[in-house]
Amino acid sequence: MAQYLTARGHEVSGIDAGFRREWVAEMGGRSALPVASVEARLDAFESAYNRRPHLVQGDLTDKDVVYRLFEDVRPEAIVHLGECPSAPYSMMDADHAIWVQRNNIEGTMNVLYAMRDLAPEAHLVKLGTMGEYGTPNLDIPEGFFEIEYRGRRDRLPFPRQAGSWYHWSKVHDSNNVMFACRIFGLRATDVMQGVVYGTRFFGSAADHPADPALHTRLDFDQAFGTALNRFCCQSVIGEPLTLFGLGNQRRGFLPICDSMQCLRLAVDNPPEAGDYRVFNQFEETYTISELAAKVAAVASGMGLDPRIRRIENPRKEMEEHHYNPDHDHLPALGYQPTRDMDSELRAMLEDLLPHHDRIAAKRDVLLPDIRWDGSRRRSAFLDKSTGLDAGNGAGSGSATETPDHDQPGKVEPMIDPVLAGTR
Ligand code: USQ
Repeated sequence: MAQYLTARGHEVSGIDAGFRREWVAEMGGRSALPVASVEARLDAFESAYNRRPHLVQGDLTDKDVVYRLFEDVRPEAIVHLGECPSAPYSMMDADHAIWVQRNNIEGTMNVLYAMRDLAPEAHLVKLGTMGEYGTPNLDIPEGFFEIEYRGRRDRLPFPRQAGSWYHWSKVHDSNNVMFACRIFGLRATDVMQGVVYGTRFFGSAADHPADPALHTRLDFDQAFGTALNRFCCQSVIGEPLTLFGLGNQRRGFLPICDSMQCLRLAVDNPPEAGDYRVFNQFEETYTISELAAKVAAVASGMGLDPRIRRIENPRKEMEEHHYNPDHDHLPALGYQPTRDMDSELRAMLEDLLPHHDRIAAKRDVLLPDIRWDGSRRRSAFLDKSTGLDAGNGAGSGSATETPDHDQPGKVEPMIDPVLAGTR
């Protein structure tokens, strides 16, 4: 984000506690793309953009740190991405659930108070999630809807039905940001973002930085890897693409470069003082099985041998549901998708292939064992017996049996006739 905004003429300061590296290490994982040290990344940034960003290494839950940063910088806009983003991480146990909620909610509260006291004209662009809405049997509006009840009408926040402690932390944030706009007269954009994927954060391939120290990370463990990123890593090392349950869960997806574009559009078009607005941000909705089929098709076109398999769903979520969210606000500001999914997937696979060994060495972290009931038990494959029975290899750091590879060279685009009929 810092590179994207700097390249477009913004002056960027930042604060980062470096927690992501610790969380991923705690899950036994690491980024598929090597990530340089903070110092090396800052040096590379300076060489590429002729300025060194002002970066504070600090924790947003420390109010004094946040206030000091605001005093130094006096920001015009704040892009708040500083939260723990993982549903499975928050579902591990009481300690993780409470930590995620405290970290996310307290950090945002500190930002809101620092804005009130030191930057009341600034615009908060807060990263929310489409997962705040859950999967109701209704179309999903952008934040608010008109409702008539017992003969009276009002415009109210659309009900939230989050599916993890992490997603609920975002709901609580949304309520707090909305309330702060009302009582402090702040302005904020709450961006309900779908599942982000990809390795290239500039819309044009020509802008992709040559220096690897400027590349983004890409996680593939069960907690910090999102579905599509995991499917690409699985394709690269010949592990099955893991569909949780039926695979008919539908979500909104967007490539990382368009996530950047949306946040930049929000920054460039602030709302009025006192306004709290909500953007739903995704490009298209797909079922997980449609996505796996897309990855498999692109990967096999590149000579890889992807196979799609169904695995016990470790989450409690609806696997068959209505999903039709609105997303009109960003296009109204000029948002245009810059890349089609197939070309983005091809670029991802090209970027990941040189790191085959790095990913393969951590293949253990691909199979999920964090369950929504709080237990840890590695999911079993559902489509045919592989010896990976439920109960095998419990615990994220334990040894994994490698799933069988009895059909080399064969792409199984769908492993269940039910899946073949999905939109
Ligand atoms: N899934 C699979 N196989 C996998 C991994 C996931 O079938 O190997 C399924 C999950 O069961 C779920 C869907 O894919 O139905 C999405 O899972 P995910 O892990 O890609 O994404 P999620 O946990 O929903 O969270 C991610 C980001 C989070 C963000 C959210 C946007 O980690 O920060 O808030 O996407 S949204 O999904 O719209 O809520």
